[in-house]
Amino acid sequence: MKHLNGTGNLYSSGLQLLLLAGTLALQVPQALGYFNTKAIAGMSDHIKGTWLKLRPILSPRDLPGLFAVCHIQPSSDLRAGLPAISGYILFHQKSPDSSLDAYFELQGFPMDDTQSERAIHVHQFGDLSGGCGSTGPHFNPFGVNHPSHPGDFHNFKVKNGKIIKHLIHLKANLFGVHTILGRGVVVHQGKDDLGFGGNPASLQSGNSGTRLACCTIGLSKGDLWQQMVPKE
Ligand SMILES: [Cu+2]
Ligand SMILES: [Zn+2]
Repeated sequence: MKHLNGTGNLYSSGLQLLLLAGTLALQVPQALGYFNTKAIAGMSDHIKGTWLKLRPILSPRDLPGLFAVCHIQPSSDLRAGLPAISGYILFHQKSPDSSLDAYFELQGFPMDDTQSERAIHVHQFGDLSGGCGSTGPHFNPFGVNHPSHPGDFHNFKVKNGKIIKHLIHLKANLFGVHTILGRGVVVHQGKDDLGFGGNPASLQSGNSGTRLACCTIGLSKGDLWQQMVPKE
């Protein structure tokens, strides 16, 4: 909040300064007894240029930090009879020290299914060339067991054929060497057993089943986050 106030003050003092400069640009030449339109046009261009340079830094509507988007599409090798899932997963992280927020909006699950849970994880590669299989195993930068990987987002309940969920305080990072930027996200057919399956696969992937859909995480401007994520 302190930071936001600071930005607000800076913003309004910047604006005042520009207004003052604009007024002077018009009045000083008049007071001096001549009205050089060329000089005024030059000053006005200069003010406009300064404002355009400052605007991206000062705009109070901008949320700080990094934004990312992952455009979920059905796996290119999806077997007949399996649901074709599509949608968006959005990420926002204010700073390297703050935690990650994510918003999930996916459709294409069977409409008669109102109870099932589906696993979603960050996988090692952003490669979708051979279908979702090309994303490899779970992204595991610290060599730990499932479900302690940074991109283990656990289970998502399907409602009316959709998954809509806003998660906060996630462990994954958009900043730094362990960034999830460029990695893949996979939506599975099954439920994540969260490591309680009693077999080796449980500690690697939670026995989450077929990879239905996937995407590559890329940087974004943040406008999708502003549009799609409901304001609290
Ligand atoms: Cu997975
Ligand atoms: Zn995992």
